Amino acid sequence: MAAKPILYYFDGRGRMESVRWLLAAAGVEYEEVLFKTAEDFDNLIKSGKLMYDQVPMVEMDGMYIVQTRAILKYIATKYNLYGQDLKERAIIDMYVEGMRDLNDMMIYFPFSLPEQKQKILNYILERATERFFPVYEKALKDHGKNYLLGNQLSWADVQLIEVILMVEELKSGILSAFPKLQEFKARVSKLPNIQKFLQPGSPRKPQEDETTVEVVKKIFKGEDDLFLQHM
Ligand code: GTS
Repeated sequence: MAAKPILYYFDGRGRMESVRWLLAAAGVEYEEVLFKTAEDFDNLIKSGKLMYDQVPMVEMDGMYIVQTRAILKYIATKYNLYGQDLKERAIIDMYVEGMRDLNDMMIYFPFSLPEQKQKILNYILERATERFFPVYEKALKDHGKNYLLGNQLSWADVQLIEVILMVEELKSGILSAFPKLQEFKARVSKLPNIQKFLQPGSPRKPQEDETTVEVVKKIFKGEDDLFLQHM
């Protein structure tokens, strides 16, 4: 088995981007196998490494780990980003699950039909500003500490910076009503591992453009309007 984790996915953000973020935050170097065609994906399925014939899949520590949450939990636990005890883990789970709800909407947004994009965009921005961001703003305000759980960086913080940046791509200035999130973003962006990941040329992926959307649809033999199918 390889020493460095190997990430298997298409050449885009999708569900794998949170894995890239978490490994980067933990300072872990990794390799990527980025497939480009349906044939590449079929070959991976034929290898028998994908438990459900689905990606993301991460090869690490002698395992072929699938299911995004399982991958993220394993990395968070291994690199001490998953709290100190059961209660802290429950709190991290609550934060992360909310952020993943938001993250999932944004993952599927590029795959929505052109005529529905504005409506979906409005919905995502409304959920971000009315449901999710107020929770994290309040948490940071109430305890006055640097990170969601206090003074130690956790998986929840890494997921939060990822979703903040994604929502900002959809609408700049979206944090104007959230001063604590603005401070949080500035603080976390300066952490050396995160700063490195934010530099051009890092393995961080851009939001899927039209070309990538078409490639992905071909790889997974997907229909139009993946957004509605998944939401
Ligand atoms: N619950 C799984 C997870 O979170 O990992 C879902 C994985 C999933 O649906 N993967 C898609 C896939 O492999 C690719 S993507 O949605 O991440 O782009 N689809 C192929 C298939 O046959 O389901």
